[in-house]
Amino acid sequence: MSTDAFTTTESGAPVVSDEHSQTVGADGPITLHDHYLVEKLAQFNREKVPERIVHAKGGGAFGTFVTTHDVSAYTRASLFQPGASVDMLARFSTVAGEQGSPDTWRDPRGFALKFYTDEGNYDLVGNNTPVFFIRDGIKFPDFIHSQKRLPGTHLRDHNMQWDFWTLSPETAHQVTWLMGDRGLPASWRNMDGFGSHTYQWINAQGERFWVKYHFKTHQGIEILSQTDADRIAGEDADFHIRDLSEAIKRGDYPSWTLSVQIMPYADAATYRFNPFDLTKVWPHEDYPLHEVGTMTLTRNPENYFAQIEQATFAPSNFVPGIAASPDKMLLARIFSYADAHRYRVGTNHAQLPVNAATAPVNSYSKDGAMRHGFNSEETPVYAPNSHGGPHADPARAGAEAGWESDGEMVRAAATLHADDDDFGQAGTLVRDVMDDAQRDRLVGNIAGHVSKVTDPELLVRVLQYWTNVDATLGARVAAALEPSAPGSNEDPETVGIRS
Ligand code: HDE
Repeated sequence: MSTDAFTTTESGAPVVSDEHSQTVGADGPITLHDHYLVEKLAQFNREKVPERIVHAKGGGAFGTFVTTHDVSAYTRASLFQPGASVDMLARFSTVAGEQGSPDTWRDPRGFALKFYTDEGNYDLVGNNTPVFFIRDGIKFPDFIHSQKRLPGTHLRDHNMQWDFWTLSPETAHQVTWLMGDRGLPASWRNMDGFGSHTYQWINAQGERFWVKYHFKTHQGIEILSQTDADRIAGEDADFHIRDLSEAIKRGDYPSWTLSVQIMPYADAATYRFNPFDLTKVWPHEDYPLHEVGTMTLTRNPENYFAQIEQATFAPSNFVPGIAASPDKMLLARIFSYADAHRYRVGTNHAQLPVNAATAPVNSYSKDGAMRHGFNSEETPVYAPNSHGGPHADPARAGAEAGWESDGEMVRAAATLHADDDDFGQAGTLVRDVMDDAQRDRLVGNIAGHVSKVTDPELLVRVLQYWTNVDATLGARVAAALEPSAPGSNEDPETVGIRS
């Protein structure tokens, strides 16, 4: 910065002093009209916006997505056409911790992406796990309450967490992921990302497909042991923010390959799992991966608050060729995120540079706090109008991507398909996907976490929960919890893992 830079008020007027408030005589009272003093103190009191109610602690970077393979048979979305290259923003986060909490707490990691496409911004707001704890959004506030703090002591409580999980058996698959290696990634660069939900792709002919997104890290999966994660939490709460920022600063740009699983529209009705159940994966042998492109992060934010804290990602930000699915969790999120943004950042959050579409915005919304973008004065403020104002263009927007549905309004669980249950895929994950070392760490992590459960009746339910996942796992957890068990409450040794 040049040496002749001078301090100004927020309105740009040069100021007399940054050292002294204005007083009557050097020792007299401060004058009320020392508006610069008042401005500094008032501005300081208003530097915070409400933190995200979940995913409060995070970091991110800008980059590019390039489509390297031809999936135009499945979607007309411009960003997924062969050779397309779009700017993007990624934000990674933990879920339950508040803004100052450690990056290395055991938790799923947010994997939120915003693609600035020529058809509008496309947001894909996922996690580093392919499934989630619950399958109906009506339980989300309760679930999060159980993971955060007791109302009286303001302390987090393992009894509360396991009480919710064991009374909501649909959580078993995600809790197995959480207690396994993916709950402690060594860095945001060393983890995969998933859209988690089933989404809909629509091609240029209007044909519909169901898809699941997979972002495979090029940096390799690396994890922390619980011991190392706990140590680092005490040494550097911002371990992952620092890792990403320094990697990009030294030109070590992290990248991921996007692939999708593609299900023909008609398969959904008879597929062995309810394809819209967010607690389930589609085994790759049923629907293999199709490569789409590469995401590379190359630019750190210049200002964390303006570009990361105020970034607003919304599952409702679709573009033509991409749409929702009957996944109840996705449908609830489509309401919730934009609502959260209007509350947390403001009604015109989409006008902030980090959130602004690079595609032209021709909406009839107007005014509202902090609005600064506006239509020309010739543009009518209503539709329909006879003055050439923007009008809906179904051809450009693409078919209103929906799906068939009928029947009475009910409050009921979604239809169970042939292989649907709450523990099957968790058991498959433990028996067929994990190796011995990963299973050993899983047992140690579960035992370490459950050892803080003090309610004996709940403990019985917890052991039954894990036995339902896998009988051997349940027995091993029970043995590990025996007071006499060697190292029963110790965390697993660091096993050849980067700390
Ligand atoms: Fe979120 N979630 N979520 N979530 N979520 C938010 O939006 C919500 C869910 C996820 O970096 C909030 O701006 C509901 C699943 C990420 O800014 C909020 C439900 C998945 C982020 C919200 C879910 C996620 C959020 C908090 C159940 C993975 C951070 C503040 C129906 C597939 C995005 C905010 C960022 C943030 C609501 C469940 C991932 C409150 C209602 C499932 C990565 O709107």
